[in-house]
Amino acid sequence: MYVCDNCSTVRILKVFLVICLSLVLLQYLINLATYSYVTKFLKDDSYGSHNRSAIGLFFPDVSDFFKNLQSVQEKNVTRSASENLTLPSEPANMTEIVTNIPSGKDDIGNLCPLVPPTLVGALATYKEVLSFEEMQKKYPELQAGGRYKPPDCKSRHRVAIIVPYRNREDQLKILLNNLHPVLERQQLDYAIYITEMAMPTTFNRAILMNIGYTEALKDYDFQCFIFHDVDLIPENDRNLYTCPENPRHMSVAIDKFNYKLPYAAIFGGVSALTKEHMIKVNGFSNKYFGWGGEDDDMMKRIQLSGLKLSRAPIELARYKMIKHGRDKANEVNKQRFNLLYAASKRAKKDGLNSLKYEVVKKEYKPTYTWVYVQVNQKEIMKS
Ligand code: UD2
Ligand code: MN
Repeated sequence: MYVCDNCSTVRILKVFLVICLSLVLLQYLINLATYSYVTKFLKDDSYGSHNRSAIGLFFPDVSDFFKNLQSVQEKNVTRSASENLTLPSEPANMTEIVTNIPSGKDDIGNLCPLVPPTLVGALATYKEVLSFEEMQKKYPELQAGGRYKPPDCKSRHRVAIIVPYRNREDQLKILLNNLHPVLERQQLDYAIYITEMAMPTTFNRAILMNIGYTEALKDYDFQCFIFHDVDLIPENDRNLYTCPENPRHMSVAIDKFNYKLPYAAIFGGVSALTKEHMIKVNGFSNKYFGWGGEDDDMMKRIQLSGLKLSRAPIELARYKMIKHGRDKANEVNKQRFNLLYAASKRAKKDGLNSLKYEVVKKEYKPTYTWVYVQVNQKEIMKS
């Protein structure tokens, strides 16, 4: 009896041990397979949001896993990206940043100074949500449409700030209250455009940026376009909202990403392109409905058209991202892998030259120009 008991206990223990070992082995194999799948994506410098998504397919907690892979990502991506891109950021040399003097008809004598004298550098950001009426009182110098020109000199830069927008009113109010004083101190000739997408169409950040660009040009001869997430608040007014020779990524250091680039080829957040750049790359793709992909698609276009990427200096290009979850209306775009793979083929026919939309309302409000539009998702995806 005693011997028999011992026998079965040992047998059970053996079975248990085998099961445990098999489970550990299985786990190891799954990790190995996933890891090589993910690092395969990470090696391609143009697939930033693609990476995030590939990881998300396997791991619900994307951010934690992504953190663990940070070192792999940096090694692999930086190497391949540096073949095509100007990395890392350029030196924080003010004279270099502000040499974009508009040519031709300007009265040189009255041009604003190269380095705006009123800049203060690092900023304490405003977190309070002012009403639009309060804001109008706070910024009486603004003209209708959220327009401004320096009163005492001729600005060197005609800049349209384009903000793709839906259903984030508090964020919009915070952005406007932070952005206007910065842009004024930078002595820009500027206007802020809020391009809003009517429901029920799935949100499409990129088409809204194409629309903002097109509508702004109907109002004024802007030369420089800053595409701006509504939730990013600048922390330093020396990060100039102007356009250099090459397309510039401006939101280099965001608090949410510990003030580091989350991946080397990122172009999302805040970016600056001249009118000439926009024409050369045919604007953004119109086909990215839902979250993600559109910024990486633009990066492909930039590379494709022979332009180089410029990054704002990391010590100046600092932003706070207002906390937000993923909006339901901004569901993840599952098509984006396919779209990205064919990005180069599509670039010539999908963009500014195929842009179709209907302006429902365009209003020149006291602190911004509101462009409210409807687009036909089915038709855009068919073409
Ligand atoms: C990242 C990028 C963003 C874009 C996005 C993928 C950074 C810092 N930002 O932002 O530029 O590439 O990924 O599409 O890398 N929006 C609304 N209402 C909505 C949904 C979006 O107004 O319902 C606008 C708004 O301007 C917002 C932007 O679209 O800031 C980007 O959307 P997000 O903030 O939800 O996405 P996020 O932070 O992952
Ligand atoms: Mn955001």
